[in-house]
Amino acid sequence: MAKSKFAYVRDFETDDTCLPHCWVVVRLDGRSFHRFAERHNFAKPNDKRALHLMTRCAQTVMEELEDIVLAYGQSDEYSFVFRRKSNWFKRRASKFMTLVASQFASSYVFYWPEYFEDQPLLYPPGFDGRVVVYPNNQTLKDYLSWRQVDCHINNLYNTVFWALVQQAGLTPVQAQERLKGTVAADKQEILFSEFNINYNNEPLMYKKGTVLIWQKVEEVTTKEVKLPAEIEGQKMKLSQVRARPLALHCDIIGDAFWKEHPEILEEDS
Ligand code: DGT
Ligand code: MG
Ligand code: MG
Ligand code: MG
Ligand code: MG
Repeated sequence: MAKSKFAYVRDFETDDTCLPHCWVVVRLDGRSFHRFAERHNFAKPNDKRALHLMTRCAQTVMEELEDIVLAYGQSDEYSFVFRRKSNWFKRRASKFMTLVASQFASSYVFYWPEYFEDQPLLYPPGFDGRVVVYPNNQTLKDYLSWRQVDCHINNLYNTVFWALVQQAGLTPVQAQERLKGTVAADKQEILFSEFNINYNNEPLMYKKGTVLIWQKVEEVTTKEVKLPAEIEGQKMKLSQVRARPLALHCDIIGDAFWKEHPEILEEDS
């Protein structure tokens, strides 16, 4: 196709290719979810429906897009890790980020009624996105550890905070005052001695967040059989082994997870 005299405007587009051989991470975060959670009556501090919906959207992103080897989510955020040698859309950061964000946001609206049966969606939610490139396995693991530590710190704080408000009748300001200067052990002690809650027994999904990795699963489907003629019309069970993004709620900070799933991290090069 001949170039029109206007084609020079292409030169104004900036190059946003992600550095080769590095891990590309896209992190999404719900826009103003403090307000969104209030308006949609999310349970405090953790709403199971909301967390499962987030994970369903992340699974859709992994299945619909290319080259995502792992995702990690907590609260209103999800991080997606693309394989180091991915050449999807020539590694353009804007393609990675916008495709993840738009696929996630449309899935959030699409699947909403499955998770919030009695709670209508009151307005369209949005998600911000960023791309960060990590040069080696250690920095990628440290990134994921950072998010999981964030999950733990926030969940412990929120669990005590809402126990003080909902069960002990403190105002939010009083609860905040009460927790000022406390360390993790103090918070666990308040939970145990005042509310009979052993933090260790809280659900793993709340404490650790959700890790999605590809796992082989056997899927059984029933199909109408065409041939041969004598059994035509009969139903037959077919089983197929497929890779699916399965949810785990485990520690990803220690080495055990990475040793158990050596296929995730390729060799540093
Ligand atoms: P942003 O991200 O700067 O646009 O603003 P926010 O309000 O989304 O702030 P962020 O992302 O730092 O914090 C997440 C908010 O989402 C936080 O206020 C609590 C809320 N949220 C997330 N998950 C849950 C949940 O399961 N239950 C409740 N009640 N709130 C949640
Ligand atoms: Mg924020
Ligand atoms: Mg947010
Ligand atoms: Mg957030
Ligand atoms: Mg197009």
